[in-house]
Amino acid sequence: MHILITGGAGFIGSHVVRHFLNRYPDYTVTNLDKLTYAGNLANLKDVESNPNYRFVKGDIADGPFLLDLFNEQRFDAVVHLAAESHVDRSIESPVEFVIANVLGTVNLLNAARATWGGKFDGKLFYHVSTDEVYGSLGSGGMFSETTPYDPHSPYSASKASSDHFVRAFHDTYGLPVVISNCSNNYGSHQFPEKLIPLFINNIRLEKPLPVYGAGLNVRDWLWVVDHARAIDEIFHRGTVGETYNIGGHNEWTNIDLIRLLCRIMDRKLGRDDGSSETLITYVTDRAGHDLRYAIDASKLQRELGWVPSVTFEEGLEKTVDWYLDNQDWLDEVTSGAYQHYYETMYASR
Ligand code: NAD
Ligand code: TDX
Repeated sequence: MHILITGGAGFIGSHVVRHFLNRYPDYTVTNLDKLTYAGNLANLKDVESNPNYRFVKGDIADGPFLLDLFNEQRFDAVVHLAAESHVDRSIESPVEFVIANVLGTVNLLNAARATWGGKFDGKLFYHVSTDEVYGSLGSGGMFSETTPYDPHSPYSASKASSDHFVRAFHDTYGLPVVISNCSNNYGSHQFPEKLIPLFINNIRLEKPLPVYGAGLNVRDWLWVVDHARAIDEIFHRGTVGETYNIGGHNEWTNIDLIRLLCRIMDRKLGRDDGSSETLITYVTDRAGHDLRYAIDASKLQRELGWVPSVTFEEGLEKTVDWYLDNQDWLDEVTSGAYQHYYETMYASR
């Protein structure tokens, strides 16, 4: 089987590429990635010499390029992760999110449909999406697969739109699709603009930890390796046309999570005085900040038997270890353009 994985040089994509190559030695994996600021081939150093792995640099917003690639490579399946993924950046530049996430997804759907030419046997278009399409919860309840879409940020609106196009290609053309909507991921190789790696980096450098608003927003965290395992299960055993929610039943207010992270970092760095917490700085809230996400993943558990493999405390400990063991990775990705991003993002808060 020849699988196209888009966005494989990013955070989750690199884990999915690694998982598929290691678990399925008879599959060929082509990783298509534009290598934006978030895409980094160093994330895949351990697999680059695998004879079943190929990398193609390219932009999913470029329709003709995709048609050529699909015609040439005759992929059997697509696992689509490429996207602009950061909510704060979407607030600054929404159009980029429409181009990558909406146009890019439609171009991929078109290319798959054109190359597979109605012969869909054994083919699959797997679209990786987010729980943010469902909107924001109050203090109770969870998102299920039938929760109506109610996106609030330009990022979640673009992901919601891409999900609708994927379903439209299934319903209109019979394209074999499957969608999963996952909660917040954490783990190694995540770009330090997202909460957990940003705060690990700032604690190590003794820089302020910018907590948005009162820090009471709630996120449901899942270890990225468990997301890759869930994608594997759904890819192989999910029902075509269906949606699966993925999550760890692991809700934390931001401030509780940050305090836990500070305690772990204090221990790892030998800061016996508990000084990491003194870096916490409350800043202006994110515009339109969703209050709470919580995923009901019981369908995935019931139908495919998937459950997370680690507790949050175990996953967070592994994550902190990885960043502290790979400080050169952090230094590399936080040089250059990152400095400008960081200054403009936080200067006005
Ligand atoms: P990321 O930003 O770390 O990686 C995205 C990758 O896509 C990068 O390698 C980037 O170079 C590539 N890319 C961006 N635009 C592209 C384009 N036009 N053409 C080709 N490649 C392009 O993102 P991530 O956190 O790994 O998220 C991956 C996917 O999973 C996204 O679709 C995201 O919406 C979804 N998701 C993320 C989370 C999360 O917590 N991070 C949770 C649920 C779903
Ligand atoms: O500096 C910060 N301070 C802060 O308080 C940052 C970067 C974030 N936050 C808060 C905002 C959120 O409530 O922490 C929470 C998590 O923020 P992010 O890491 O930016 O993630 P989130 O906005 O929840 O979105 C993530 O999960 C769903 C991913 O970025 C998305 O790609 C995914 O779809």
